[in-house]
Amino acid sequence: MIIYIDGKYLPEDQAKISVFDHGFLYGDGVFEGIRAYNGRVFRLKEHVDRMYDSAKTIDLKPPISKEEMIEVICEVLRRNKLDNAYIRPIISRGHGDLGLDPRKCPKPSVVVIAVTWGAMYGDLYEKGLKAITVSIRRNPAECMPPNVKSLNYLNNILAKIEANYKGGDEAIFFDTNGYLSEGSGDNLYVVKNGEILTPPTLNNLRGISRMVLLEIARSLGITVKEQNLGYFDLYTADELICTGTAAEVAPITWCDGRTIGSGKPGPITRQLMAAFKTVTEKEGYPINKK
Ligand code: PXG
Repeated sequence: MIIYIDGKYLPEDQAKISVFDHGFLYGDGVFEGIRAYNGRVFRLKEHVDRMYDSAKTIDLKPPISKEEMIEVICEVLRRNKLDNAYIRPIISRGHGDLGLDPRKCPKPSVVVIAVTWGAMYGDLYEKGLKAITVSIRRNPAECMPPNVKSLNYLNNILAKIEANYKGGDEAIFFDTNGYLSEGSGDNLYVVKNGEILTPPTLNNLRGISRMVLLEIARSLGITVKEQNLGYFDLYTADELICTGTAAEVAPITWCDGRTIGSGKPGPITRQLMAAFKTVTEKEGYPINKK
């Protein structure tokens, strides 16, 4: 496996980051999760834009331009001969000292890893996922905006741990006001009376798959409403859906002991899963442009 790290393409055993990197010491940095399908990188520009917006929010100045980042991502895929992959670019604050102050970190580090990747949830795309609403709340926007895809994912990991202990395939977060937020690594949708309802993105990540799902739904003539939702909406949904780069479009058929809708992936979910697959197979930034 060849990994990009600060200007070099190195084998995995040589791709090393300092223990003084503030990404390691404090989770001070940002990342992305991107997929390539059939030799094309899906929504590459959108992911890179979001990464640079995450960096801007934490006052982290990437040492390479967005155009260079795009080129590095494609080069990592080429060097690893990957046509279908999960790509993980990371920008960390870089090497500093044991103090918090980011001014001690003169140069941010950039790492790009790419691995092969299959269907994350296996047979659950047919069966549906079990979701658990967790007691831990999503970081409020006034503390750490969920829009920043930061290297500090402890809020999400705590949610995942709680779901694991309670026998869920995925965790569902509410925010500190009791509004539906998102999953530990995906956005959420309620289907009710033929319409798709999803929380506005102040309390969750502006998912690229979310953007794609809403585009697809509108193009299919399905009404989409972005509105605050509560656990009533969750339990009484006709269908529940989650989306993410890793998860793609997945049905949730059980939540906290309640069967959702028929208990099987519903017709709108199935329609969206199929349409999403078509889009990912057709679109994307070609890895071998040159
Ligand atoms: N919300 C959060 C908190 C996420 O981390 C999404 C939504 C979906 O966003 P995209 O842009 O991918 O549609 C994510 C996705 C995992 C995993 O293992 C998921 C993510 C990152 C790392 C791991 O499921 N991010």
